[in-house]
Amino acid sequence: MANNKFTVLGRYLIRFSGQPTLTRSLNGNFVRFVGTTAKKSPSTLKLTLKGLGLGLVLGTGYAGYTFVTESKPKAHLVNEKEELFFLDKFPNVKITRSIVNPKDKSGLKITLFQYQTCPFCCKVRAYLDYSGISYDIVEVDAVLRQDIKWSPTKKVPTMLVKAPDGRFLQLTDSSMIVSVLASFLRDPSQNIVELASYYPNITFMDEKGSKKADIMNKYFLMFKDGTPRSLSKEMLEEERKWRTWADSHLVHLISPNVYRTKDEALETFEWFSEVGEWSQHFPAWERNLMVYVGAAAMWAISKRLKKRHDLSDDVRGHIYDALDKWTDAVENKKTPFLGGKKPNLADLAVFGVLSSMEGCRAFSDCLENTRIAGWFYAVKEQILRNRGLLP
Ligand SMILES: N[C@@H](CCC(=O)N[C@@H](CS)C(=O)NCC(=O)O)C(=O)O
Repeated sequence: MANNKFTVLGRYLIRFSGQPTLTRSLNGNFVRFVGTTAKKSPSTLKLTLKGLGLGLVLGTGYAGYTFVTESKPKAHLVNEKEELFFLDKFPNVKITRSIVNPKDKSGLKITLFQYQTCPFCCKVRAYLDYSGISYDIVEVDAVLRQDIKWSPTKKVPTMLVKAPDGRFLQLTDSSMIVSVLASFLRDPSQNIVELASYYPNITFMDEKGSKKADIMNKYFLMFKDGTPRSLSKEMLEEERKWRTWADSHLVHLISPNVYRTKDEALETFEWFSEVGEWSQHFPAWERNLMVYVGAAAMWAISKRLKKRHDLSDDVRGHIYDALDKWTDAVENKKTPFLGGKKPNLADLAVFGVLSSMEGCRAFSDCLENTRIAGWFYAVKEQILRNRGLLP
C-alpha cells in the first residue's frame, strides 16, 4: 500500500515539468525537492528516484548529525501522515444556505463548514463563486462549534466532498481546498481522492520547539500530464508567492485592525451577525453569546496577535502598506488583475481575505487611504458575474 502511494507520488514528481513539487514549510523555511524533468523514459525515472534516494540518505544523515551535535531545540519533521479522513454518512447538521449555479458542470457535491466572515472561509468562497461551483454552507457557531463535532480538526473552513465511492472526503485548510479543487477543475478526469492525497498533513517542531502542523504542497496545483503550456513557470511561481503572502502576512493584519478598539470589536461582531444571519440561524441567547463573548475575546486576542506578528500600534499603517505593495504588483502587470485579464488564484486569495472585513470601519479606512478599491471591486464584479448575480 505504502509502496503504491510512493509509486504514484513518483509519477507525479516527474510529471511536474519544472515545478518544485514537495514543499514543506518549516516555520517559513521551505525545503524543496525539485522535480525538473518532464521526460518519462524509464532511465530518467530511475535517475530521479536514485537522486531522491541519495538526497534522502544525505538529508537523513545530516539531520542525524545536527540532532546529536546541537542541544538546542531545532526545526525538524515529526510526522508525515497521508491518510485522508472520510465519513461514511453525512453528519447530522443543518444546511444554512445552498449556492446553486445552474451552469455548474463539475459534478462535485460540496459542503463548506464555515464562519461567514472568517478570512480563510471568505477565500474559499471567493474561489468557489468565481469558479461557478454549486455548494452547500453550514454556518458553524464560533463559540460552541457543534456542527464540526465530527471533524478531527476544530478549524474552519473545512469541507466535505462526495467521493466517487459515495463516502464523504474531508478537505481542510483554505489553500489546500483551493488547490485540490483548482487541480480537479482543470482536469475533471482526475480522481478527487487521489488529488487530495498529494497534500499530506505534516507535523513538525519549529525553531522554538513548538509542535506545528501544516499541509505539504498546499500552494501547488497538480497537473496529471505536466504543466499546461498556457501556464508559464514564472506565472505559477508568482501566483504561489502572493497566495503565500495572503496567508502569511495579509491575513495577520485583519484581526488587529477590525478589533482595534472595544467599540470596533463590537461593531465588527454586529456586522458578522448581520451577514452571517445569526439571528436567523441561532437562538437569541446563542447569537448574543457569540456577539458579546466573541467581541470581548477577539479584542483581547487581537492584542496578543499584534505582538506575535510584531505589529506596532499603528495597525492601520501596516495594512495600508500591505495593500500598497499588492496594488503596486498588480499595476506593474498593466492588466486589471495579477492574473492578467482574469483573476488568478492569488487575486482571489487576496480578495477573499480582504472581503472578510468589507463591512468594518477598517475596510472603509483602507478604501479611503489606499488605491485598493479599483482592483477590489473589479474582482468582486467577476465573482458576482460568474455566480450569475450580474447580467
Ligand atoms: N490555515 C487554516 C487556518 C484556519 C483557521 O485558523 N481558522 C480559524 C477561523 S478564522 C479557526 O477555525 N480557529 C478556531 C481554532 O483555532 O480553534 C486555513 O487556511 O484554513
